[in-house]
Amino acid sequence: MAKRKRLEKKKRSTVRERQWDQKPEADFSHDLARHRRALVKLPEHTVYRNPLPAHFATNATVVSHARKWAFVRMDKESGAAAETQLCLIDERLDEDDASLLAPGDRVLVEQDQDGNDVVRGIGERKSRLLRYAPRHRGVEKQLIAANVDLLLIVAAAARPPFRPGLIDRFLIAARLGDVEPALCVNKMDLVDKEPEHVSIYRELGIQVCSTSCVTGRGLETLRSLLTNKISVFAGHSGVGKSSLLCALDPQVRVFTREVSEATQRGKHATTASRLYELHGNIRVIDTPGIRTLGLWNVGPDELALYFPDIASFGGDCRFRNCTHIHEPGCAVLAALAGEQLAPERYASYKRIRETLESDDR
Ligand SMILES: Nc1nc2c(ncn2[C@@H]2O[C@H](COP(=O)(O)OP(=O)(O)O)[C@@H](O)[C@H]2O)c(=O)[nH]1
Ligand SMILES: [Mg+2]
Ligand SMILES: [Zn+2]
Repeated sequence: MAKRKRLEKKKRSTVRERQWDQKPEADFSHDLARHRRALVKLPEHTVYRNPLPAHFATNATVVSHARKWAFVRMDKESGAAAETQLCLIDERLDEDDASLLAPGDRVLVEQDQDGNDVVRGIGERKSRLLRYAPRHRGVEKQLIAANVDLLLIVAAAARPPFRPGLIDRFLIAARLGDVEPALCVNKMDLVDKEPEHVSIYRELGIQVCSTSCVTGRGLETLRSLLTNKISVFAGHSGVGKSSLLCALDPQVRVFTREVSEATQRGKHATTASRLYELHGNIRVIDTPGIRTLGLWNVGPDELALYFPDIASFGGDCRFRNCTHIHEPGCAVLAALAGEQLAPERYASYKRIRETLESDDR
């Protein structure tokens, strides 16, 4: 009976043989025909909204996703047999102004009549990490992770060299997205002492953790920082994000698709973020190397507010709308000259301000 139904459909369909019939749990597929067949059987009232109305409870967490598909981990209470499963994403879900889903998202998964699991709705986000990412045409807002408690900005003490630029951007992104930031300086085995700029961040009140995957240094401190939280690891490619995951839990199978399984050009696999559950109630979203972090929702004139060290001097400038770039009587420039402000932080401020001004057109 089921077989006949399928044959009839095949005749009408212009789509090639569906290999996923043999192994439905296989990798992501962009077979939209399967998607539509699953959706067409749903009565209209089952289409929920993004975000979900409060009376619909979510029952799963997104692990990773492609355009039309998501890997989710079902909540234990939902009684699902397989804990991690591949779902279709209801294509009638409204796309937010950023990407539709991200690892860490809470979703409602339901089965359609054929037993396909379908993501029907997305729960409200308590935090989000967003960026403007370059895309085929112009830029696009991209949701990197959702519902995270901690943004662990990973940098290397050396190889690649410690550079504060991206760290400063991530600190702003964390504030914008309601996520607590922390800094991890990895590869400490390669240096005799901590890079000098690290103290700037300690003075800003940011928790700093110095680690080495080679010697195991600092891993216990890192572990206690991450326990009972969902964290996102972010930073330049090659600083050791994936290695830290393996060092924290050697059992975990880390997927690194950036280089090997490249889409077209290795470094552009931007959507390969994935949620890992490590031993000891540690949940981490590993992101592929992020080289640039476009900020959203912040204008050039507000930027100083996101640099607490700069803002603390800004109140004493002669002009209330001082940009701290060239004005006479600027207290920030005076602090810089008097070595009360780290030149690297001021350089970041200036650089970010310039890009925000050019974004503004
Ligand atoms: N010396 C040293 N090398 C490391 C350390 N952590 C990672 N690496 C190496 O750095 C390279 C990049 O690591 P990977 O985890 O892929 O970086 P990711 O791109 O941030 O995920 C690999 O060759 C790792 O073996 C460390 O603590 N010390
Ligand atoms: Mg990696
Ligand atoms: Zn000023």
